[in-house]
Amino acid sequence: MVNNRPRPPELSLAKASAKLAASRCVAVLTGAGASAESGIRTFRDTMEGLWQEFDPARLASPEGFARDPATVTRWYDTRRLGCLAAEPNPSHLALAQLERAMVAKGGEFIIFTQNVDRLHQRAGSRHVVELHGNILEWRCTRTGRVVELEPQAQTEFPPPSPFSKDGVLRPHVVWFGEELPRAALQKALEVCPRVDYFLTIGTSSTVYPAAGLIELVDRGDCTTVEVNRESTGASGRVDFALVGSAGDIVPRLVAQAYPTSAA
Ligand code: BV8
Repeated sequence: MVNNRPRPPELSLAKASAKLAASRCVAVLTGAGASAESGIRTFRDTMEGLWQEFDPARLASPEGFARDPATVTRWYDTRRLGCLAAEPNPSHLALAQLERAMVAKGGEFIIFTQNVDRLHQRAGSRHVVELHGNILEWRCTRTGRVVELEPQAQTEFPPPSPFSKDGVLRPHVVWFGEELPRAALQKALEVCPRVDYFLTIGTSSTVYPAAGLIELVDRGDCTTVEVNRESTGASGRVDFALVGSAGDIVPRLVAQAYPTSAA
């Protein structure tokens, strides 16, 4: 059911919360907007400082890495340090609370995140599927072996690999044109048919196949909710498009469905 009639935010929030309280299997899709209030720039924000002349989509690609591995790995190391310095925001913490409430009542809960910052895990979420990998781990271009880098700036770009003489380290993320982790896609195909509440937070819904998740759940018996500062390509197809910041709306949505004492 899609209802495009504009609704005052409070009424929509209350209705979306009531559906959340009654749900048995919740899936969440998060994008860069879910981490924006932790101080991590979204992918579409203008690149700042020394990166302003770069196009993120070109840097986040095998071609970009092959063309200029030093610049690409320096950009990623700068972002990695930013993620390490960031803290989970109220939206991350509310999702961790929601997971606990769902588990406590014998329900299912999972987060599919496009973000590479690991803030969901640092907020206490356990059921997290990283669709696009993560920026804290890097892998050897020769052996594929993965290592979590030390929490200080790299000094060589690209970083030498500890696993092979002629390999270097690249971020363990999924670049444009690269396949998503097979296990992540399989998990989505396994869970989505059971989902009765799909919540998408802070994503422009432009990057596929992540943006296609909603098609796996939108069968009419699943409540679909979007939280975003602005409307997106998904806004017209969800049951509730809650316009506002993730750090404000998500805690209210969860608190109304599962008052703190119960979670
Ligand atoms: C692949 C990791 C194929 C790296 C990223 C159809 C099907 C399949 C593929 C395609 C397809 N069409 C096109 C493609 C190709 C491509 C694609 O989707 N291109 C787009 C640009 C059209 N997809 C791929 O290449 C994928 N790979 O399909 O491979 C294949 C198959 C077989 C064999 C080989 C290959 C891989 C895509 C993954 C790329 N990697 N990230 C890194 O992070 O550096 S994508 C990266 O950009 C992010 O992870 C994220 O997913 C994306 C940006 O999207 P968002 O997260 O939504 O962020 P964005 O900035 O766009 O928007 C932020 C939103 O938040 C906004 O709406 C804003 O309003 C809102 N917001 C801001 N602040 C707040 C807020 N909301 C609430 N509160 C706030 N405070």
